[in-house]
This record gives sequence, C-alpha cells and structure tokens, in this order.
Amino acid sequence: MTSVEKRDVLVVGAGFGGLYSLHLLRESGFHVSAVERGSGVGGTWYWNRYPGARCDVESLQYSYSFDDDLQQEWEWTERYAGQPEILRYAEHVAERFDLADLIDFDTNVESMSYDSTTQKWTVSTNQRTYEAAFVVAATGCLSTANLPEFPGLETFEGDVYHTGRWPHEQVDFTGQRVGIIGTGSSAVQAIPVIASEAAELTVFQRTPNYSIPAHNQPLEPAVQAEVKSRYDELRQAARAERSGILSIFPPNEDSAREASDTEFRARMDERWDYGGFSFYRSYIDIVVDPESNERVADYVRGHITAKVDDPELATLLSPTNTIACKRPCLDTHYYETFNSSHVQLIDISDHEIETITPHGLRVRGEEFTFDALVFATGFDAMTGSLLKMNITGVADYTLNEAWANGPRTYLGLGIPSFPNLFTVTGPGSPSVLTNMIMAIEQHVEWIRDCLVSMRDNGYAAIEAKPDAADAWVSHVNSIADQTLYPSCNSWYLGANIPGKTRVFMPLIGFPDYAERCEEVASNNYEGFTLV
Ligand code: N01
Repeated sequence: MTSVEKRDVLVVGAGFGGLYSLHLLRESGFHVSAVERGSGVGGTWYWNRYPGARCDVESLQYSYSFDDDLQQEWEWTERYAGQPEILRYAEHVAERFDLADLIDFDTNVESMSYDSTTQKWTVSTNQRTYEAAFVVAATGCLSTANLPEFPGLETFEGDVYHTGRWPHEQVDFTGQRVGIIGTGSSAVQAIPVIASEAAELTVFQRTPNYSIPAHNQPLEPAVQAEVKSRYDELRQAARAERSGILSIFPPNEDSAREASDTEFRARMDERWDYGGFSFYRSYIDIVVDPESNERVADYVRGHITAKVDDPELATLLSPTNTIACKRPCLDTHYYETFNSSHVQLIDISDHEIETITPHGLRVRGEEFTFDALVFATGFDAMTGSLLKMNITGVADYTLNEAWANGPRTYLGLGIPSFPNLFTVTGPGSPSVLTNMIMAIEQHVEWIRDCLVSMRDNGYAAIEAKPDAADAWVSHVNSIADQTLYPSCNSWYLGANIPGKTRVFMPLIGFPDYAERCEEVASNNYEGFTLV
C-alpha cells in the first residue's frame, strides 16, 4: 500500500501565493508543504514565457513587501520587469527563505476530498497522496489556459503554441510565417516581438483592445534608491488605493465629462506620455459614467488613428466598446507594428475560424498558410484551476456542483461545504483588479492569523456559512453593477469561456475589502462556523 504524506497544511501552487504561504506557515510552526505542477517556482511567470511577457505593474510595486532586507537588496532593472527577471526573483525568494525543499514539483492534484469525521482533506496527485488538516489553494487567477476547440487543430503540421503554456526552450520565429489568434494583453505584448523575427505575421482579431503605451525603460538607480528609502510609507499608501497600486499622479475627484476640452486634452496627454495604468486614474468617473468613458475611449482612438498609417486598418484596430471594462493592455509599439508590410490584420469579428488545416487555417472561406500558430486566447480565469482539481466537500458535494451557477465564496477565502479549504485571491476578492502580490500578502497573512487563532483556541475546522457567502456574492455584484465593468464580454465575468455562468468575479476596491477581512477576524471569524 502506498504511504500517505501527512501535513498540517498542504499548499497547492508555488507561485507568489504559494511561496509566501509556505514561508509564513512554517514560521508559525505548522507542518506545511506544497505541490506544484510545474518543475519550478514562479506560477504564472513560470508558464507565461511568450516573447514580450512583462508585468503591467511597475516592478518596484510588483514585489513582496513582507521582508525589508529582501525589498532593499533586490535590484530591479526596468520600470516594468520582464518575465525572465520576475521568474529569477521568484527563484531568489525560494532560495533566500529556503522553500524549495518544501515543494513537491511536477505534482498535479487529481482530486481532493474532505472527510467530515476526521476533519481532514485527502489530496490525490499524480505522484502521491497527502492527508492534511487544511488546504491552501494558491492556484492563481490566470493559470488554466483557454484553448478553444478549433476543429482540425490536431491536423496542423507546423508548431503550435499557447502564450500561457510557452515552451522553456527558446522559440525562434526567424524566417517563419506565423499566425496569432487573439488580441488581449498577451498578444499585445507578443505581437511586436514576434513581428521583429517572423518573415510574415498574421493577426486574427475578434475584438480590438484599447492599449496604452507602457513607456518601459531601464530603472534609474536614483529612482530605485528613492523608493527604497521610503518603501514602508509607499507600500502603506498603495494599500489605501482602490487598486493597491500607487501612481505618481495624486488621486482626484474630477469628472471627465465635465472637463473643458483644453483641460481634458492636457491631462490625458500628460498621462499618455507618462504611460501605464495611471492613465485610467486621470478622472474618477471613467468606469462609472458612460459619457466620461466614451470621451476617454475616443481619446485613445485618436492615438490609434495617429499611429497607424492606413486609415482602414486604424479603424479595424480601434475598439468601440466601453474602455477598461475588459482588463486594459499596456504595450510597446503595438499599434505601430501594423505599419510593417509583413504584418497583416485579419478581422474575424463576424466570422469564427472555420477550421485549422494541416498548413494553416481557414476563415471566411479563405485559406492562410503558416509554419507556426500562436494561440493568445487567454485563460479560464479565476475558477478554472480550482474546478480542475475535482474537489469534494462535505456530504459528497463537489465544487463543480457548488459553483454550477458561478463561484460562491465568502470573502474569496472560504467556500460553504468545503471546510478547511482556503483560496488565495479567490473569486470574490479584489485579486486581479489590484497589484496581485499585495493582494496575495493580505490573503496569506489573514489565513496564517486564522490558523494560529484556531490552534490557540482549540478549533479543528472552519467553514464559511452559506448565508454569509450568498450575501458576499451579492455584495461583489452590487458593487460591480454600480460601474461599467459588467458591460462587455470580459473574463472578469467568465464571458470568454463558452457555457461558463456570467458572474462578476473580482471585488472592486481593496481598502474596504481588507478592512472587512480584519473585522471578520476580530469578530471571532464572523460568517464562518468554527468547531
Ligand atoms: O487573454 P484575453 P490574454 N476565436 O482573454 C481571443 C493577464 N495578463 O492572455 O476579446 C478567436 O485577454 C479573444 O477575443 P475576444 C491580464 O490580466 C497580464 O491576452 O474574446 N479569438 C481575445 O482577443 C489579461 O487580461 C499580463 O473577442 C479568440 C484573446 O483571444 C489576462 O492575463 C500580460 C477566441 C484573449 O485575450 C488574459 O490576457 C498578459 C476564438 N475562439 C496577460 N477565443 C501582465 O501584466 C479567444 N479569442 C504581464
């Protein structure tokens, strides 16, 4: 009989959430380890190695704050770190805090079930079985790649890539005819870089996206030193921001709709020239007031028209939907790339890809020939990785049954009928609408405090109450409904996956959320049942 590995806590995933969970829980005296399906740490930064992959949050902010020596000593080289640098950072953290020995790599959870009698989880993986009092699912929000079922895909004789599952070996597109499907954040980053190598690049666009220039650049040592000299103060200020991200521009209460033309132009130009997500903080009502939203959208369309030489192409690349209701993109020379004669855009807004063929693909009856196909078709966001684990809670109730009508969590941390299972940045928490590492730290610290409190008070099990979860899901959606976020087919709503129930999954507003989590803890874990 194969032996069962026993743990106090089993963490699933060794990305930034998993690494910090291991560190904090071991420090607090728990027997903890992690399983990770990859062969190394880094989570999203381990898998997303596509050309041009880079973080859209500035590196001095997209980093852990929990250890001052770590944040003082690590030197970032660019305003926005590229994937290789972020992966090195994750590896450095694992080494510095001696975490690698706690991680079982190449280990994929196949199923897990809760035994109400023993109050323990049994977790079956492709390698071994674990029994743990608690499971911390640090499985990431964008970690299950979405590869739509294109007919004929298996017949393609060239190379096939998905941005979210990029090979570890260097991919060289030199001299190749490459087709890329999708124009979301991943494609917007990859297209200029692939175009710089490929002989021909054809982009299949179903919906155009708004993209703001990143203006990435080497990080000036003086800028880095200045931030590091005030790190605590800056991190604290970031946590008070709705997105958990600090901007050099102070917050304002101004309406884009009410601004005079001169004022509006000057402010938008300043943000455009600075680059990055500060653009969306130019006016407070961009994601609330349709007129303000349209004014800002029109400003971006003006830039697209100015950047793209061919007016018809500029129109095709110009979105008409609400700006920022899909996750905004940042780019480096995205629109300009379409001025190159070897790059062409195929609008498929009215035509699904009919079939993949042995030598390319067919759409609108037209055949395109490629050496390589790149799918930049995104992720089954926020719930995909959790649902894939075949989780069974109390009374044989499965997570797939529990979430048939969309994810139902309390605080994005606990799920009724699934005791002793915590989700890090789970649906119903601010997660993807914030700086993920900051959101991860807040969640992992809350989970650690909860487990220490349970141990101190002799509790063995914690479970979210159904009515608390129902009220929480209504709260998340009522906040989203006061904004324009739910107005387009975004992955925030699950709208990118055929058949997935549309529910707005992330919670808007980090500070109120963090305060609520603290209140819940100090009210003896109000909304949870402790036994
Ligand atoms: O995925 P997406 P992504 N036929 O879902 C198209 C994060 N991220 O990987 O819009 C044809 O945004 C789809 O078309 P449509 C970030 O949070 C972060 O680019 O559904 N096309 C869309 O154009 C981001 O939002 C960073 O009409 C199909 C594209 O594929 C999230 O990851 C960098 C199709 C998918 O876009 C996901 O971004 C990159 C089909 N059947 C990503 N199915 C950094 O911060 C889908 N599409 C570093």
